[in-house]
Amino acid sequence: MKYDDTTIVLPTYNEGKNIGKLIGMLLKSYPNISVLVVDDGSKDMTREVARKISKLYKNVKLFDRSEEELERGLTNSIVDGLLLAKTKYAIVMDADLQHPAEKIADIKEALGRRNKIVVAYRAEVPGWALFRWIVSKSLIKIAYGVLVIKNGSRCRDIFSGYFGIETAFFKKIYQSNKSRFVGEGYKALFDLLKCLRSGSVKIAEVPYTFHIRTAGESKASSKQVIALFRSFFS
Ligand SMILES: Nc1nc2c(ncn2[C@@H]2O[C@H](COP(=O)(O)OP(=O)(O)OP(=O)(O)O)[C@@H](O)[C@H]2O)c(=O)[nH]1
Ligand SMILES: [Mg+2]
Repeated sequence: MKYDDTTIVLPTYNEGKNIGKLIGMLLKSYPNISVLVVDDGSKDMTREVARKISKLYKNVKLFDRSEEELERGLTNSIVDGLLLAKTKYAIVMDADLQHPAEKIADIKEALGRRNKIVVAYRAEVPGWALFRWIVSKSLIKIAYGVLVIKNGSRCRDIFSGYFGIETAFFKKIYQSNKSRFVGEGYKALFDLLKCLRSGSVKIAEVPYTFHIRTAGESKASSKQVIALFRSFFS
């Protein structure tokens, strides 16, 4: 399968221990894929590593949001990455190795079958702390209810950070719904689903096993829960 029509959008904040390994894996499995690292002023080696690789491979690029003094945030970074992507398809994935790169093939294949969005859903989350599991499940239930009330599109994992999309389609939806995306939030897919009337868009799903982080630190915090509640009302 050809991958030169696909950009992998990698939002990063302090992923110096993971980013080099991940880009290496991507280039090995999908040599002609484009990689766009969207960094928010990491305080570690993330930018240096990404910049170095971008000088060796013309299909790897770094967008340093801090240089442009843009407002920090995961959703802001994902939106920027998708707006900057020049290929027909884009796939958003975490840069901490929790999203298995081998699923890119399945996501791409489903995009090729004219699905506008392909969501990789967490079929298994081995080793999650019980508290985190309960919080996550409860928030997903509330968020699902919000989508029902708003008549938005739904899928199995509305909070997934691993999804593929037709780039032109994203740009069109975003242009007319900018204020509904909560920039500092963590749930860009949820914000997008809100903007799509239920049943109006073909969405495919691909299962994967979500692994616990082995390097670098989680940035998830109560700030993102507050951002999520803002997402419910936007
Ligand atoms: N550009 C940018 N990237 C971010 C920001 N916050 C987190 N990220 C990246 O977004 C991805 C997901 O963040 P994580 O902290 O791993 O969140 P999580 O996967 O929900 O939490 P864990 O399961 O604990 O790892 C990682 O690649 C982070 O480096 C941000 O403010 N800006
Ligand atoms: Mg993570």
